[in-house]
Amino acid sequence: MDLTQTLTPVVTIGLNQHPNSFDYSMTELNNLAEANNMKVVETLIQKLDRPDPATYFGKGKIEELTQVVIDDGVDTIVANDELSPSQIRNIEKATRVRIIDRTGLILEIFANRAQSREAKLQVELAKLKYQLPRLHTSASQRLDQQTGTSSGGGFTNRGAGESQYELNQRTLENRITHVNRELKESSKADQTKRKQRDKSDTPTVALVGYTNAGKSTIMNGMINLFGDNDDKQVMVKDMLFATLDTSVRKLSLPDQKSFLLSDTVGFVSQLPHQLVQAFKSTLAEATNADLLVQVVDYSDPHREMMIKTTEETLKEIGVDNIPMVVALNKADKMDIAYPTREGDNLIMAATDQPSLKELANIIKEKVFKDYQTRSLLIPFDKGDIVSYLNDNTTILKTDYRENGTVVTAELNSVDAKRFEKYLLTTE
Ligand SMILES: Nc1nc2c(ncn2[C@@H]2O[C@H](COP(=O)(O)OP(=O)(O)OP(=O)(O)O)[C@@H](O)[C@H]2O)c(=O)[nH]1
Ligand SMILES: [Mg+2]
Repeated sequence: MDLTQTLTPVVTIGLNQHPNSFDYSMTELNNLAEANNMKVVETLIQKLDRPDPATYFGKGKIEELTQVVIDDGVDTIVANDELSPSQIRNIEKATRVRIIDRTGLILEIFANRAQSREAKLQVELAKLKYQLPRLHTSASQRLDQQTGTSSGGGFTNRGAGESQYELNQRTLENRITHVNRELKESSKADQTKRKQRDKSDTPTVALVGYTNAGKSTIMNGMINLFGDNDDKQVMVKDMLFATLDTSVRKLSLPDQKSFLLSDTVGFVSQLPHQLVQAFKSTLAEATNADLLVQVVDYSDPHREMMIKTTEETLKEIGVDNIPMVVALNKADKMDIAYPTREGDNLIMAATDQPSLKELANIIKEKVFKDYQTRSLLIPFDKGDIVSYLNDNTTILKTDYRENGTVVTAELNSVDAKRFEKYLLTTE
């Protein structure tokens, strides 16, 4: 984190409705706040079966919150759950400071991190969709404005009347249509790229998992070991949501088997569904993969919740039947031997070469399992096929006969079918 940046002091608040996951979700909220350049000076929690529809916390707790806000001199409150427009309005009225909910917080982080045009458009779309149902706030705000309070949750629209509300709504809707159109165009370009890749029959492997688990670090380690010399490294940072764009690299294992590895956006629990929807095309690299490698920070005491979060998010983007292996990463921070393979799981460290090589072995086993050894007799005038085989398959033997070259190679099922007619039948 950049320490020269001033941090906004905040109070985080949460309702303990699910004791099993509550501590984890509050820890995560505090981490998210820090990722948004906030300093959590105090955390208030209340145990309730359900939120108070008007004020989220109960009346007494709101009074306590108001006092804490004054005592600690904070100007923002961060709530662990998504709040309704009227809850936002009422809490702001009572405490006289801004309140932002979990969804708004995650959207702010994404907005600050987005670099590429596509990521920016995706975040904007998610933000607009979050704002649209909250526009009512500005209609009722006319009353509030007369009494001198504001409302918002970070995305305030100061309306001057019903017609202003309608105008705001139309402006938002127009913008949504426009952003959707632009996104569709850039996703069309992505699809074309993906189609071209699909044609090459190179298997694809996607790194998925909770944010900060080490996906990008593994990607870089694999690029170092198996990438081209001029392959660019991806960004690694000790912060939530370092990666918002998908990167894809072609990696070649020593026996010439190659695959595409993609690194993409990390997950967090209660990832706003507007964001998940908006990032669908970015996440398509995962939905179209032949194999997923779920990266887990094994040293984190909350790892089980993180795995659950990842699996739920994958389901939400429509991934439920792609084979998956689990990389239990950051083992170097624990007192445990690595690399250690347990079935399809690998205890490993992203900065450890033997770990990365073992991960490559697992990927190879999973992705190239339908490979078969075939001897093909390629006529001399089909030199391009011989070059293709040399470049794309593992050649076990090459012999020259008077009617052509006999190549014995490991072929995937597509290539085996494609070159069936050259199959050597008599020795
Ligand atoms: N000690 C240790 N640190 C690691 C390991 N792998 C990653 N890290 C560190 O963990 C932090 C996050 O790593 P990233 O690779 O950026 O994580 P990510 O999963 O890509 O995160 P997002 O892009 O936010 O989803 C960085 O500070 C890395 O240096 C590991 O095996 N051991
Ligand atoms: Mg990353």
